[in-house]
Amino acid sequence: QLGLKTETLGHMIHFFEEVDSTQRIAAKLAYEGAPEGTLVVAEEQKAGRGRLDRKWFSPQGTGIWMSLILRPPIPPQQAPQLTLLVAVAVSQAIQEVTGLVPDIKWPNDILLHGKKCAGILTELQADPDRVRSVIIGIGMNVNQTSTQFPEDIRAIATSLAIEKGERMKRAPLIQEILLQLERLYKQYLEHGFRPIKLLWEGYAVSIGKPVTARTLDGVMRGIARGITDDGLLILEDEQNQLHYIHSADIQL
Ligand code: BT5
Repeated sequence: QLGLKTETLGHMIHFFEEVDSTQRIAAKLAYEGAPEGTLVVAEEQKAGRGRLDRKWFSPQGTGIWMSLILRPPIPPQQAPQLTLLVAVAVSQAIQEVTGLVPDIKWPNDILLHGKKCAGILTELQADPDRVRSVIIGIGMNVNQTSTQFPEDIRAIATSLAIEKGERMKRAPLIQEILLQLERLYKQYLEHGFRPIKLLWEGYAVSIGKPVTARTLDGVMRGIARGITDDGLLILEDEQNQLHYIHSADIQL
């Protein structure tokens, strides 16, 4: 019923009215051997997750809450590339459907006018040398009004409807996300991360600017210089030392 135009992504769809988290369900399916392209979509998540077990607010019927299984033939250290690839695909889809041009804040925030409209969560099932599966979680606020966001995130969150000034259908958006994702993923498998990196840099807001990175090891300030070929953020500190950051929250 999604009217997909993709070749493989989303051809097996598990649809739920209500789940705890589509990530958990997709991870279980992946573990049980579900093929690449398997998609889990829910109308509502009761325990939607962000990174580091943060909450992802996923109310009924207003957004896209979905998880996709990929099985790329890559070593685990290249997995951060996929987060960036998905961020580009989501940005392109938003642009295609709404005409609005999003910004990407490394690694996984999609912003419209400085507020977060979508987030990406990449989780791995991997051996030391090889990825078994990557569960790509995509959360996108589509039709929320600002008062429908919980107070603690109202100032930082937005929806496509708020920015566009009109409500929109979710199925064509899912279709477009999968289409862009499939195109980029094919390109990635054939030509590597370089072409994706260039596209990513075109959407990135933080590059060349001073940022504060909160990592598990502490807080680091510096200028974001770009991303490595593995998808890590390059941060230059005041002593002109370069740091390579795997996962962090970035404040502009
Ligand atoms: C993310 O984490 O941005 C990843 C979000 C991934 C959600 C999808 S939905 C489908 C799949 N199933 C899941 O259970 N998860 C994935 P992070 O960068 O850690 O950002 C989390 C932070 O964003 C929270 O701490 C809040 O501050 C904020 N936040 C929570 N819900 C939000 C929302 N709906 N819109 C904008 N910001 C939100």
